[in-house]
Amino acid sequence: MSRIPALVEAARGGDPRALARLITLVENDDEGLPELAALLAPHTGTAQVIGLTGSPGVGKSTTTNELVRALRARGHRVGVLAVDPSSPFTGGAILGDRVRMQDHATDTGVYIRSMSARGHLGGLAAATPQAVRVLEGAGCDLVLVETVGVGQAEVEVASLADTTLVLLAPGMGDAIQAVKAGILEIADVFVVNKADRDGADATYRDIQGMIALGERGPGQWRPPVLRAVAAKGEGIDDILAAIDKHRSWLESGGELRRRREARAAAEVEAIALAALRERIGSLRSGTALPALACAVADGSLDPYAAAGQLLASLQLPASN
Ligand SMILES: Nc1nc2c(ncn2[C@@H]2O[C@H](COP(=O)(O)OP(=O)(O)OP(=O)(O)O)[C@@H](O)[C@H]2O)c(=O)[nH]1
Ligand SMILES: [Mg+2]
Repeated sequence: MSRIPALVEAARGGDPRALARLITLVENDDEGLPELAALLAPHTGTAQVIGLTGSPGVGKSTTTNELVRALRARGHRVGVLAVDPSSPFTGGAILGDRVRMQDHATDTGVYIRSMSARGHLGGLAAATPQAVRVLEGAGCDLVLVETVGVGQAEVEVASLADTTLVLLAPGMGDAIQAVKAGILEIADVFVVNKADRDGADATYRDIQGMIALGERGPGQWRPPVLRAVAAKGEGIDDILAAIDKHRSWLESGGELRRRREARAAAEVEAIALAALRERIGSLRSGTALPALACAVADGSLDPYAAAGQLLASLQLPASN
């Protein structure tokens, strides 16, 4: 008998170990994930997902820690996922996260977890939304997702979140990097952290200048730029206020629904692609693909026709 229903029940009852085991199932792309997703579905769809992203060391974990404190004070149940997109091993940054977030270690209203997607066929794009669902299903009404890294991983976080915070810090040429990495497009709120350091004003002006250059129609969201000293808990209330304001904007124009549908589409697509990849991979050890390959190598079949035959030979009911 599957152990998953009992784990879901325990996680919903607030058992952190059950929650941890469910997220491990997600990380490992366990064959029970379809069952898990079906059990969680009735309890999902309402949590607010907030992404935090930015270059290594800008203060994402410190800010997350302070946001958790403030959100707990408001009475929310909060989940935190620190996603490590690249490292095949759990890196120092993630261990650091554990240390810094220990403030909340005894609070049962907070669940903090580092996650790697290395075992998941669909990668980060497929694994992270499932982990968010687990946290949501377990009763978190807010989920914060911290991503270490730059570029693609950040874009993936943004597509997952209702509101994406992009953190910058002075003196790292960050503003220019942000533009290069396409971060300007994904940020709903900019935070210039480490505002106690030299150069914070310049970073602030740079990013303001770049936002001013962007074209925005009436009713479109203009990302605010905030200053914070997360290490001292300064500026956290402003960040929360900006998140609230963005949330109201999302709700007023139907954008929340649009984002969530786009997120669901990406999620479904990632699962389907992973299943497809697995099916095609499994054909390598069978006879169909080698036979087609032989024909293509001989010149008796062109590769498009061969690929068409390969796809046609797959029977494609949804499966894990
Ligand atoms: N001076 C100053 N230092 C800060 C501030 N916020 C965080 N730090 C320090 O900056 C360092 C990195 O902070 P983290 O919160 O771990 O940064 P991060 O973005 O999560 O780092 P990674 O997860 O490794 O990418 C730590 O030593 C923090 O104490 C701040 O506002 N001012
Ligand atoms: Mg961190």
